[in-house]
Parts: sequence; structure tokens; C-alpha cells
Amino acid sequence: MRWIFPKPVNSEVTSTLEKALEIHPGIASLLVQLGVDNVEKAVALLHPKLSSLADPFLLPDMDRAVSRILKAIDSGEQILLYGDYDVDGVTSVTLLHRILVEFGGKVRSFLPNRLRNGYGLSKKGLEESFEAGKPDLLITLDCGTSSKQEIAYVYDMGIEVIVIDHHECATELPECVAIVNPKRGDNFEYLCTVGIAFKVAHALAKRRRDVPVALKDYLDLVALGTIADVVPLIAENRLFVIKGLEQAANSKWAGLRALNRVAGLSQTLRGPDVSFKIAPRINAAGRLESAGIALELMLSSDEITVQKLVEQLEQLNTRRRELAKLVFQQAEEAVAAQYDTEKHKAIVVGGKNWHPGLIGIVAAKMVQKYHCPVIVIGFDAEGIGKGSARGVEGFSLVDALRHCDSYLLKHGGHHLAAGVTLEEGKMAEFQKAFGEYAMKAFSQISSEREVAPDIHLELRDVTMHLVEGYEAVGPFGTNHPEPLFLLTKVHAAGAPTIIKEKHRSFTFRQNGTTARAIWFNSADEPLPAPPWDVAFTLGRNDFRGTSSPSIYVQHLRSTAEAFE
Ligand SMILES: [Mn+2]
Repeated sequence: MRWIFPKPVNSEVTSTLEKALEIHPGIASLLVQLGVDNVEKAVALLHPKLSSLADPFLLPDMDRAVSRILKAIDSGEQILLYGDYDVDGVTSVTLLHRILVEFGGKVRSFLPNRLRNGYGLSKKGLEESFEAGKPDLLITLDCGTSSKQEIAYVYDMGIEVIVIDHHECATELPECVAIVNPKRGDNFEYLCTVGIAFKVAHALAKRRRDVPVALKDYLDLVALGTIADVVPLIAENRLFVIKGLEQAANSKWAGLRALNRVAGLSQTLRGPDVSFKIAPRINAAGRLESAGIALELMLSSDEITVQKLVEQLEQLNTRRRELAKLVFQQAEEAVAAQYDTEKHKAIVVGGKNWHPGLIGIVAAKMVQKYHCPVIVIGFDAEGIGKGSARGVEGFSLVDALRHCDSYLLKHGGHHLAAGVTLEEGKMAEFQKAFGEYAMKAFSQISSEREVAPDIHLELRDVTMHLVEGYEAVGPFGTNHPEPLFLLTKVHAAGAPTIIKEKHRSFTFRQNGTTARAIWFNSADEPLPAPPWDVAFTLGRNDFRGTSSPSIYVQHLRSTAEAFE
């Protein structure tokens, strides 16, 4: 492990920020490292305001989309929203559905079924969505950008289409009224679909100032989709998440309030509450049955219906958890039988009837355990396998799967998450080819890991003032990583203790200051001789009305070694 000392920052700017904003010097240096070089930019980052939201008409085709939607509303046309079964899909459909109703639109919503229709626009899914009556205008959310043929098919039936989506643009875009997709322009490319849907709502409100809509009420939906879709937490996404999480605790939507209730969330939500408690519950329906339950929950205002639906969702989530555990165990058995875990650089496992809605979760869990790309494949009775691939930073699944193209019926996705379809008879060859490709790819990547803390502190600097500033710079996520802090020459006051046979708990001591710290899952690692250099992340510990900083050790070594 190579330890790299934090880069020096411009101390003049740092002290200006520190004094003008009364922030902790560590936070001032952090801001400078993030490229903030004046007070105005710092205020914008620490205290983002809704009034600073950009003009929604800056998005591609927004003008055309809004004009067509208003025409549909004014002439009483039927509008059908067609979404996707993940959280971004469910929240964006919910948001637009409710907004269109507020503006007097006649609207109906449909989510495809993962098992019956698959992801995105499909002929089968479209036909199913038209069963309750053909609309005059179809709006696709979180899908449609790459569905040229399917959209032409919809036009053949005399139905016009608007696409609201954030997926990458294919070479040939569909022909339709409007494709509101920021990936077509050179701005807002970080938005996910619910963020774009909010922009559509904002644009409608600007055109129809006589309709009183409280856009703020919708921000919690935007925060949910934005966090669950792991898009970059930068620029307006940061604003959406901060304001939306505040809103979520007292949501206007009965369905979201019920979700908070069953998840045991009563105060201001934090990012992980959405990632680990709310999003899995919304997704559970789409994974095992139909995401329709989640959508109905989010669209319903009747408390009795909401209670019934949230209980149904809770049961599905429990079943989802049990089934995923079972698939994970079987996948682990396959790994034990087929791989030498010391040497392998990739894992490909498959099994009969592993649920297609669960293999993605299992693959992600295995990546955490084995720190290498993992593909988990479920084969059906006909021997056709659908697999979910999850990767690691620095390795492209897109390139790897392209290399193995001849063994696959289909593959697609991103560098870190992808899907494959293959015949059972090709499994052994695919396993071998993918493994060999990974072996070669990883031999070219430097294997020495680096510890590169952002800010050097003294133990006495780790105060609630620091924690408050750190929280204001957050929430952290994609493209806005959690900062790593550094302490040097730290001693232990008393022997560290082992908690639950897994974690280590310390009392650090430095120049007369002491503080508690915890190092998760480190019980098996040998503890080097003190004094130590410690790289840590920060948290808050709320206990009986008092708050204190939490020090989460990420790396620890003897101080004697040199820094770079
Ligand atoms: Mn999405």
C-alpha cells in the first residue's frame, strides 16, 4: 500500500473562506480541493437554493414537448405514461402523472413487467399498455431513446410519442414529437429521468402560471430516483437530493409516508436510508412480480389502500431477501466448486431457475466479497440463461463482453453493470474466455493500491464543527466521493478491543487529546506497532440528545514509513 500525503492547497483562499463563512479550516481546504476558489462558489455549494435552478427550456426539445403536452391537456386527449420498473422509472412516472393531473390532463400510467415484457419499450409491453384503451399521446419515461422501431410501430397506430429519458443516444434516434434527453445536448447530462421529469414540470408551470402547483412537494420523488440511479451527485442533482431528503420526512405523498413508516424512518432521511431501506422496497415489486404495486402505492392518496399496498410490498421485500439469500448461497457453492479464490480474476456462475430479478443483487454482493468482476446467470427450463454482470473500477465489462461475443446470444450495458443472454451449452466456454480475458486485463493494471487522504488533521481538530461542515459539503456519491482524512503519529490510550469478533474499537490519543474510533472488519488483520498514521472517514454519533464525531478507520499503518 502506497500512502500519499495530501496535496498542499492555496492557504490564502482557505483562510478567506474560513473567515467569511466561519467554517472549520479542514472544510475550507476541502472546498479548495473541490475547485471552490471564492466565497460566492462556496456559498452556492454549502447552501444551495431552489431559486438558482436553471431554465428548464435549456433541455433539448423541452419547448416542443411542453407545447404538445399542453395541447393534449387542452383538447382532452388521453395521455399514457410508459415507464420502467426501477426506482427512477417509478418515481418519474409518479411525478409526471401527478403533475399532469394537476394541470387537468387525462392520464394513465403503465410499467412493463420484467418477466413478461423485459426492460424498456417492447411490442408486447406496448400492446399490454394499450389494452385499457389506446392513448392519443404516449410519453415514455426512462426508456425510448434507443427504441426507433418500437416508436415507429406506435406511430403506425396513429399515436404520437414524447421521449423523456437519460440513456445514451444510439446513432439513429427515433422519429417523434420530442426527445427530452440531456445526453443529446451538452448540459445536465448528470440528470436521471426523474430529474428531467421535474424539469418538464417546471417548464409546464412556467407556461401556465395560472395553475398553482407547489413544485417543492415533488422534490422527495426526485431525490429517491436520483440516489437510487447512482447518477453523479453534482450540480443540480445535489440540490435535488438535499432539498428532497428534507422534504421526504414530511412527504405530501401518502405512499412515501407509508414506506418511511414500515422502514422505521421518522427524521430527515439520509442518502443511505434511500439506498438501503426505501429503494429496495420499491424495487421488490418489480423484481418478483410487477412494479405496478409500487406505482399504485405512490399514486394513491387513500390511507386504507396505501396501507394494504405497503404491506404487500413489505411481504414481497421479505420474500425477495430470502430468495436472494438462497441464490447467493447456491452461487457461493458454485464458486467453491469451480474457482480457486486465491488466483481467479473474475467469476462466472450459473444455476437453474435463479430468479432473473435477483441475479443483479447477488452479483453486486459477490463483487463486494471477491473484489473482481462477477457474472451471475439464471437458466430457464429451455436452457436459456439471463445473466447480470457487475464490474470493478478500471475494468470494462463492455470490452470484456465484446471479447466473448461469440459465446453469447446478446449482451449490453455499461462498464460497471451489464447484462448477458446465452445458451447453457456455451457456459463452460464463456466462463473460460471471460476468465482468461480478465486475467490478462488485470495483469496490465498496477496492482499496488494507494491511500491518498484529502485533508491532514490533528486529533483535536476532529470536532462537531468539522462534522457539520462535512455534512454541508455532502451528500457524497458518484463523482462527489466521500473525503478521506489523515491523522499522523496517533497513539492508543489502552489496548484496542474487538467488537462482535469482527471490528476493532480504539481510543486514540494525540498531544493530550483522546477520541474513540472504530475500524470495521479488521479483527483478523495484524495490528502494526504504534504510533500510527490513520486514514479515516467521518460520521456523526447521535446518542441521548448529544452528538459527537465518529472516526471510521479505513487504513492504518506504523508512522515510521515514509510518505510520498
Ligand atoms: Mn434511470
